Amino acid sequence: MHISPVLWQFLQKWLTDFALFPKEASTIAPYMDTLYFFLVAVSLFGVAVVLFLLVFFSVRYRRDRHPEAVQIEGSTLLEATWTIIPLAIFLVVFVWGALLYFRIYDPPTNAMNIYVVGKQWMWKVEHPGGQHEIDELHIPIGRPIQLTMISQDVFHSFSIPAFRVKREVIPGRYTTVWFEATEPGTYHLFCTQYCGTDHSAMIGEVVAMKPEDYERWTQGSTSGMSLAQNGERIFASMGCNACHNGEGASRGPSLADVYGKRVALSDGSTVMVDDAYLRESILNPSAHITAGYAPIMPTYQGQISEDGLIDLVEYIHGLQSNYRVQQTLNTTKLPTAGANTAAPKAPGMVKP
Ligand code: HEC
Ligand SMILES: [Cu+2]
Repeated sequence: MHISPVLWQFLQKWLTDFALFPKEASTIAPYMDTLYFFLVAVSLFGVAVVLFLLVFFSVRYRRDRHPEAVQIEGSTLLEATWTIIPLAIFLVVFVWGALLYFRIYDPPTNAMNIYVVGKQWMWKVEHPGGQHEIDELHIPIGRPIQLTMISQDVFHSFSIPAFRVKREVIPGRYTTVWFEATEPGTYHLFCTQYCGTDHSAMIGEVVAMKPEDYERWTQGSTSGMSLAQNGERIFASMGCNACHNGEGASRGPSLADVYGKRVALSDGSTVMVDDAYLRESILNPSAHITAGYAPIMPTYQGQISEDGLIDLVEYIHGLQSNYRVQQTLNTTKLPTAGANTAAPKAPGMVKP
């Protein structure tokens, strides 16, 4: 039989690449796998016990030895045993899983933040320094990376099997996931939520690099403008600075230094200013009215893309004291990312 060289090559590649499990390439991966193998072992044990009893009883109580069926009354001891032992095992799994869950969903405070926007059918990645990628994610190894993700249309799910992370990407809400890659390499990136015709093509590559290589990559792919600088431009062009200019007499509250703090609302409650709150304040300002201000802010629903909102959020993150909007607008040559003082990087972010 003649096998075409292409098919032969494919077969060979398939055989050499064959793996039952993806590589463990993040700090969390070995912990996830241990729990997973524990679950497999418990299940196998259960299967073995059931199979053994099935065969044993079939032989022991076969018809020629026991022609008459005999009613056997229950045994409390036996019932208690088969209730308590599985319960104990399930509780172990629950506590173990919960501990792991908290670890996975609670990013370290020094994590470097990268934004991801999912849309039919691609992943758009935005680094704080302004680097944009599509269906690719470049990251340094050896430091925690947090992804802040949102969908522009339907539900998607962001998954990197080699890092054992997966998180829903939802329209209208930021979700986060974090990981720390341990080995340089190129890994699969998948959408794991059926999201329409080309769902299966919503895939990409994660490139984990040594820190110095990552540094080189960020320098090589910068667009010259950080997200915060883009945000500053939008802030000015949408006229936000007409009401938010940081001066006492302005019609809107100062946005400098609010990020990560609690603000008082007109209904007497307080709220934490995070990414979600900022986004909501822009799209749906009447949902929370800042104490001491009139509800005059117009809604920007439908006027700013998710990317634009990310830029604004990133701009307000870093807004410390003085707004430099006018200055930036009047400067024909925009300052480079490194020279940008209006929007300092949040702690833990790499300098582009
Ligand atoms: C017509 C004036 C006006 C304009 C224009 C305006 N805002 Fe506002 N903004 C306000 C007022 C007044 C409040 C406080 C009352 C409220 O929460 O609705 C506010 C609240 C906010 C808050 C919540 C701040 C806090 O401390 O709770 C954010 C964030 C915000 N605006 C961002 C923006 C952005 C971004 C733009 C431009 C896309 C913008 N605003 C345009 C008047 C304005
Ligand atoms: Cu998808």
